[in-house]
Amino acid sequence: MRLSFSSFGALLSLATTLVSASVEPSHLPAGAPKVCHPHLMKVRREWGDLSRRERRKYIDAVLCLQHRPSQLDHALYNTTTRYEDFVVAHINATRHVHRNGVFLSWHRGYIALFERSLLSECGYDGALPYWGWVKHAKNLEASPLFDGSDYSFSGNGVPTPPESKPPCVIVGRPCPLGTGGGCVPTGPFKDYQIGYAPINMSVILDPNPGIPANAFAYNRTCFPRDLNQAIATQYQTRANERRLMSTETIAAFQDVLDSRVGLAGLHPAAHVLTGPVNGNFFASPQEPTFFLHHAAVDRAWARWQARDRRGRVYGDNALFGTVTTMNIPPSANATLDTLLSWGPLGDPRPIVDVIALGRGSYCYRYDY
Ligand SMILES: *[C@@H]1O[C@H](CO)[C@@H](O)[C@H](O)[C@H]1NC(C)=O
Ligand SMILES: *[C@@H]1O[C@H](CO)[C@@H](O)[C@H](O)[C@H]1NC(C)=O
Ligand SMILES: *[C@@H]1O[C@H](CO)[C@@H](O)[C@H](O)[C@H]1NC(C)=O
Ligand SMILES: *[C@@H]1O[C@H](CO)[C@@H](O)[C@H](O)[C@H]1NC(C)=O
Ligand SMILES: *[C@@H]1O[C@H](CO)[C@@H](O)[C@H](O)[C@H]1NC(C)=O
Ligand SMILES: [Cu+2]
Repeated sequence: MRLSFSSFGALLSLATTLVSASVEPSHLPAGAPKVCHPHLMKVRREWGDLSRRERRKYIDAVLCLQHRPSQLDHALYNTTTRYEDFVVAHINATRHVHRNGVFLSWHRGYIALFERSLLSECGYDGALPYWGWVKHAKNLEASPLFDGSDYSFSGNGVPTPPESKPPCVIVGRPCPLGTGGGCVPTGPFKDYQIGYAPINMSVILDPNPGIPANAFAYNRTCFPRDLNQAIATQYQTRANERRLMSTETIAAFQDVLDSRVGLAGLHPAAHVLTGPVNGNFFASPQEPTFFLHHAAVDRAWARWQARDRRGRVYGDNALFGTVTTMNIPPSANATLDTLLSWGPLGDPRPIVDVIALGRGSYCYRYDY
């Protein structure tokens, strides 16, 4: 049975049903994990809503992962730190987990594994925060993300001459250049170094699905950032958010999140506006705000799912797309049984384990 919840009345009766239900609803597929105990539910909050003390605890935990040793084979991936284990797992998976039917669920699992490592390896006791895209878009350099204080992710990189920069491109369209470009000079991440160079996006078009040659080539540099206020102003808007949340199908949701007819969505916007590190399809998690950005993506998806739990979580409007990036090479459609793999970061899981918040291992919700 497919219900339509297009009227307020229908929504109200749905809410009543959910509250009074003491048994699992009958539309659950076999293998759906159990609802989390309320005491285990964590609440992911917006970065700017955290106290300075809470922000600093999160930053210290990330710095901790950047100082702990890698658990992977250095000879295979060149990893030196635990943080880099997450970076290479993303590089390794990139050709399978973007612009397709597993993008949302794979990244939900990926950031949850990162959150778990912060807790179990670095003593963090909070939840992964998320980036309030629109809230901070007016003035990135004054925002609690990038104000350069001890409670931020450091600020902009030192300005570099425009002629030394690659052109700014966002989903195929030119954009004004950012105002930084060099390494972050101050703040918590001033001594952070990255090792993995951007990988040319055009390798995605190679029908050979292997990871690109030199994907794990390693050369340490300081950590650059190139904040781009023009992209924030143009794309991190209420209108873009409304357009996303008002989509009716998962195909349209994914489309608008990334881009539709050349209009960049909220997903590429935050990647590109922090500079070429985060703008790269492969090595983007080297930018520490990657994880807050993807928590925001996850929150948008969860909110969208919550508008029709029957259809959008386990139903016929839950998944769209295949299991290769941009379907190159062509591959099978993702289904609830599709196995997601995060390499050595965690055990593989079928999508059915990941797709519903508040069930199984995904015992968290967003604050609003
Ligand atoms: C990379 O992918 C391969 C094949 O799926 C997998 O065996 C390996 O564990 C992955 N490595 C990392 C670091 O994710
Ligand atoms: C990426 O690769 C394409 C095709 O090989 C090439 O035309 C382009 O110049 C490359 N871009 C960069 C930034 O190296
Ligand atoms: C490690 O980095 C070096 C230097 O960039 C590179 O030559 C080598 O191929 C890399 N190793 C792997 C396994 O990618
Ligand atoms: C490593 O990076 C430095 C700049 O930080 C550059 O001068 C050097 O050529 C690079 N080495 C390799 C092997 O790419
Ligand atoms: C994959 O999904 C598309 C869109 O829903 C559908 O047209 C196509 O038939 C599906 N392919 C397979 C093999 O089920
Ligand atoms: Cu990704």
